[in-house]
This record gives sequence, C-alpha cells and structure tokens, in this order.
Amino acid sequence: MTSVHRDVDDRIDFRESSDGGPRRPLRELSEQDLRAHTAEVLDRARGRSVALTDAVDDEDLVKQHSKLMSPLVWDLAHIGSQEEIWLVRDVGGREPLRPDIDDLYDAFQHPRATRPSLPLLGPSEARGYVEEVRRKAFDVLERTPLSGRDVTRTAFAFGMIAQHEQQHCETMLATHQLRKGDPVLHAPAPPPAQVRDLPDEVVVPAGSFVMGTSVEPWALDNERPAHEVFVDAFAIDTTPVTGARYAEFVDDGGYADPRWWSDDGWAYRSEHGIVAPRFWRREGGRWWRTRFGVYEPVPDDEPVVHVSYHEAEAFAAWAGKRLPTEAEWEKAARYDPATGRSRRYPWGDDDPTPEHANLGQRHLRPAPVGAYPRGVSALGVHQLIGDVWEWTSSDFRPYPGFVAFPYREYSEVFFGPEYKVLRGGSFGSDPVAVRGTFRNWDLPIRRQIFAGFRCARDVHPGDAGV
Ligand code: AVJ
Ligand code: FE
Repeated sequence: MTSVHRDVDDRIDFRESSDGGPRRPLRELSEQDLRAHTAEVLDRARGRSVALTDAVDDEDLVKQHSKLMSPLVWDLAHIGSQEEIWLVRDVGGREPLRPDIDDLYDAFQHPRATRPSLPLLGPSEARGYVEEVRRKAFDVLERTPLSGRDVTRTAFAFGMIAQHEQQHCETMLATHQLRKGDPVLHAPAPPPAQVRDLPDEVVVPAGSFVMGTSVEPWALDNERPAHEVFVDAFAIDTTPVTGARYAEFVDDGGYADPRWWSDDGWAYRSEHGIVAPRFWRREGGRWWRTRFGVYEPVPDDEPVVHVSYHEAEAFAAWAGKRLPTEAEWEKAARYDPATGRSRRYPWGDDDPTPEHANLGQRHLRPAPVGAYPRGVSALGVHQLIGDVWEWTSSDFRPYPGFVAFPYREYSEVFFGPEYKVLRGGSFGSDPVAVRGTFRNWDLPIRRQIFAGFRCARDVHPGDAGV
C-alpha cells in the first residue's frame, strides 16, 4: 500500500434528508443554528451519562467493577473536568472552577486500576460539579464567535467535548457489562434481518481512494488530513462474523490449535486460559452469554462481540482469510466507484438515522446481519457502521501530514505498534462519535470493548470477479 499526501478531492455532497428537509453541512449553518445544534448534541451526551450513572446506587457508582475500568463516578467527574479545561478555561478564558481536581481526573496521572483509591468526588459532588461546568460551558457557547481560532471554528471544541463525553458513555456501558448483579439497563431489541442470503464477500478492484478527511468540521486530529491511498484488489466479508460462525471455530478446537494464532496471541490465550469470547459459557450442548445481567443463548445471526484482536486474527486464519487493513476497511465503507469520491458514511453523506445503523445505545446488543439494508456501502458491504467495532490488522499510526490538535494526548502519544485500529463504532457508540473516517484503537488483548470483526483476503487478477 502506498500513500500520497497531496491535494485530493475531499468535498461533501449533501442531499435531501429522509424527512424531506435539507440536511446541511455544519459549516453552512448560521452561527445561531450551529449553536442550537451543538447544544442539542451536548444535551444528548449529558442525558446518556446521567442515565448510565443514575441506573445504579451510590455504592455501585464508587465501586470498581473490573480492574480494566474506572469507577463510574470517576468517568462522570472526568467528563466534567475535560469540559472545564477545554470549554470553560481554554475557549471561554474563564477562571477555573476546581483547579484542585485536575490531577485526579487526568487519565495519564492515574492508571484505571488505581483510581478507586483516589480521594475522588463522591456521587453527589460529582453530579453537582458536572452541572456547574455545563452551565458555564453553555454560557461560553452563547458568547463565543464560532470562527477565527482553529479550536472554535465551526464549534470544534464543543463537538470534541461532546464526542469525549459519548466516548466515556461507551466506556461506562462496558463497565455496566462487566458489573455483576441484576439487570439495570433495558432497551428494545434491534430490528430483525431484512435481507437474507447476502453474498459472503464483496470484491473490490485495485485502485486509489481518498482516505481520511480535511473537511469534516468535527473530525479529530488522527482522521486528518485527507490523502490518496492505493489499495490492491481484495475481497471483504459482506457482514461481520456472526456468533454461529464464530462458534464453529470454537467447536472445531480453534482455541487449542497454535496453527491459527500468532506467537503473542497464543501466549495470551495460554496465560489467561481463554477458550471462548468474553462472557460466553458452554452449557447443555450450546453457547450462552451474559449481556448486561441477562443470561441468554448466543444468537446465531448477530455479529460476535467481546473478542480480542488475537482471537479475531486466529479466527481469520482458521477461515483461510485475514483481517482487513484499515485502508481496506475505509475503502469498503466510503469509496463510491460511480463518482470516485469517498463518502462520509457507507450510505452517503447524510448523518446516520435509526434506519442506517445500530448506534446510540438504542439497542443494547448488535443487530442480526442483514438488519440494515439502507446502511449498505456503494460497494455492497453491510453494517460497517454500528453493531460492533471491527478490528483491523493495522497499527495505530499517523496519516502523512498529521498535526496533533488540540492536544498530543488525544492521539499522538498512542501512535506505534502497541495499538490496533478498530473501525465503525458499535451499538454503544453515539452517532456524533462515529464517522466513515473515525479511528478507534486498543491493545490487541482487550475484549471488554464492544468489538467484533469481519475478514478479508487477497484477490489476484484473473480471479473471478476482479
Ligand atoms: C479513542 C476510545 C481509545 O477511551 O481511551 C477518552 C477516547 N480519549 N478520553 C479512550 C478518549 C480520552 C479513547 N479511545
Ligand atoms: Fe477521557
């Protein structure tokens, strides 16, 4: 794969939205409309963090449910602390509210495992703090010109903080999944499959496409800039790998056969005695799982979730395939062969609606494959956005021309070989925090996140379909 950094066609074509009204790009909104939209997005994030923290009692809020996670009350105050730092102090130029707690909620000062022993704000203090910060942040939003400085142009910092809160809402949802006890979160089931008998794979011919973005106003630093990438011909699974298909791998002895595993993967599997996805259990001749406190059969046709990179890679080897690279994933999601453009989302440039993708914690599980025909990409690939994060084979690295913005600790300090990129968002991700260009990353051993995968393979000129 080669990548060229030069001026590329990176425009956005908005069409009519499904409800008839024009859906306009953020940068074309009046300041007043942009403020109203931004306030709505911030309100939606707050509604969710309040719901996730009100769902349990105070004892549960301050407790550590897993060594991998912070107490929920830490996430809540950390959300407020980041909002204070960026919106109140930096953008607003206001006096600090609680300079004394900056360090407690600095993720780099205290690893997750040590957070419960810190003198954290208690539940009611934390709730009061985030409310006070939000009042000030809304006041700043009212008064700040949304042009000029890079950090305020098109309300960037406000969008970044809304995404930050939603990212922590997904983290808090993962904490809920690790929590023991009766179910406290409830949501309707996702839609059933609408289309069946989809082809197994889609073949994508060799060629260049535009990866990343320079024009999406709320895209984060690691998604920038847009650059042209040549991708060899490949085939990619039409849908994520399902629970039934994954169970075939498990039942075929996949976890006991080092042929399918990398050295690191085999060592990790052996050391931790891993024999199936996290939260799976074999009972009465079939696989069961625990999902937000509910014990239920693993659904055959839902994408598998809670697998590590190592497990995804081993499955792919067993299946005679491999994981897609990040560029392959993004090309499958965004490239429109009819126009040669890269779209914002698989279905086009319009923001996601409930018809397009399973996002936003509307359903507390992935939807069956085939449930979102309206979310299909121009190339014919389904469910790239929503349902489950998808592991790619790529390390988390900067694009050519990367500039850290507005702070090195968002992305830059994580670049390198330790982290693998995940794409597409999950049922737990809010639409504001997922795009065709959005990049997530985690360690290859992690499986508490809502991650699954799909496979890819090389195809060669002369193979059928190329
Ligand atoms: C992009 C999901 C890897 O949760 O560690 C939250 C997002 N950065 N607070 C994370 C983030 C700072 C980040 N991920
Ligand atoms: Fe954070």
